[in-house]
Amino acid sequence: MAEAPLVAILMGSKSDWETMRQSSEVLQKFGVAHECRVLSAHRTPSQTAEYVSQAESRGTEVIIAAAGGAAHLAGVCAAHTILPVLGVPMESASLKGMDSLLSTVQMPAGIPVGTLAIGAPGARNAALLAIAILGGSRPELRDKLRAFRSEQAEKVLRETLG
Ligand code: RP5
Repeated sequence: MAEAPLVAILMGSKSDWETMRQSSEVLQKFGVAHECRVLSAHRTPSQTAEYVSQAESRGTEVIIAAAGGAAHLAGVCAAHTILPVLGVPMESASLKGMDSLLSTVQMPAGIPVGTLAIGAPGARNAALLAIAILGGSRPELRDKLRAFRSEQAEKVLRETLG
């Protein structure tokens, strides 16, 4: 995207992309400029710190950070910026994402991470929450969110069973 990315979607591994592309798809649908990067808290620690430290000066307003296992990417990102950081725990093979959830959600007081659900629902909701945050100063995004909610409700009400 040519516009400066308002949202950065970071993930610890390319193996997270199948899930995190859903964040990107939601942002795309709402027309929110964003960029997606693989950056790891433990495999590329200095590059992760450098990227996140400079995000605010590049115009980024929200960071979405996804990681699996005990990787703790969202907390590491939050340590390097005052931008809101939304954490998405990846569904891990061994513990079904409970490890990812706890390592993301259980931040000690002082450095917050807004943690979403494990896996795909968390990926989609992280994007919707990022849009709501951006919407605080962008009425057009609030309008799009209202329209999205209406369409979703209408779809539910049209459901037929049996
Ligand atoms: C974490 O380790 C990543 O976020 C990923 O969810 C998990 C496994 O990574 P790979 O071994 O598949 O690269 O850092």
